[in-house]
Amino acid sequence: MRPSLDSYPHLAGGKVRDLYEIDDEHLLLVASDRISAYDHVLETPIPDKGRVLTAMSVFFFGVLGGANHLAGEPDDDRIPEEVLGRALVVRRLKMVPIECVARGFLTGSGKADYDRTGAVCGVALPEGLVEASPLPEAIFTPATKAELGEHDENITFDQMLEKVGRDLAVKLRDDTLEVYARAANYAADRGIILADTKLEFGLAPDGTLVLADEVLTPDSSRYWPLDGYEPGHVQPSFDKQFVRNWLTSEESGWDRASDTPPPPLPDDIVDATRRRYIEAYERISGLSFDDWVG
Ligand code: Q0Q
Repeated sequence: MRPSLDSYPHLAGGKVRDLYEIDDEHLLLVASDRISAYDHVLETPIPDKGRVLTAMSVFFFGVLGGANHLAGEPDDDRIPEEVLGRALVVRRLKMVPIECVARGFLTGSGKADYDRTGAVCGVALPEGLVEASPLPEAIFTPATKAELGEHDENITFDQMLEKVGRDLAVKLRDDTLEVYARAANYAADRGIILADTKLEFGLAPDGTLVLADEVLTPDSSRYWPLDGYEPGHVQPSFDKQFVRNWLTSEESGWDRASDTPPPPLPDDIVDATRRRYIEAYERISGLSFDDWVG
């Protein structure tokens, strides 16, 4: 008999995820079917999004090896039935208060920083780069975590040194760039560009640095289709482009510049987006989503 989710104290809620306490040493990380776009959490869920992204994290934790926070199988008895397949039992860590971002391409806040300063997080880049330009080599661009609804603040490596100390800063940078390189190669071999990714790490009681949170999901990373990749304009998101296109189309009637929340999504956009998440998982992992728990 599985416990009910109500039996676990709710510790934290993100835009699309929640964290519960199982016991002193274990937490339950739950991914919802909520989707965000243009800084709004949409009212229409995407069925199976939480399960697909959980499956992707589990897949990449397995591929990467090394120390991670998983503390149970995807069907662990401590996982409540209502979230089975989109929740993971993880060991409680002392989280490092830094968003560890690796970028192989120039976009988002990195592009904004570059246009303003010629650098990203203090890392100088060549002149003449444009939206979605490949970077000469992947760069580590740390950020401090923002409050819910705010954007993380990019910081320099030196600022990070002051916050976490040199040894830990160097290890976070090295581990982040190694994870990105391996995952980007993995995805590229399957026709998908991993433009950037955000990792979170924690410290185990013995001081070991452990990869935590979700890893290499479309919510923590930018995935672009390799087909049609062309620097110079914003690339289509592998997973969210159907939603973005509809929200910015005449049909939705939504004004992105207004303060009004986006309207509900039509069924065909929901279905296409669900299929896109499954496609991303199956292409990258080579596994069938039909075989995933829950
Ligand atoms: C932990 N979060 C993320 C979060 C809001 C998730 C704290 N193994 C861990 C983890 C993990 N993962 C965390 N704390 C201790 N040990 C993860 C950012 C925030 C909702 C869901 N926050």
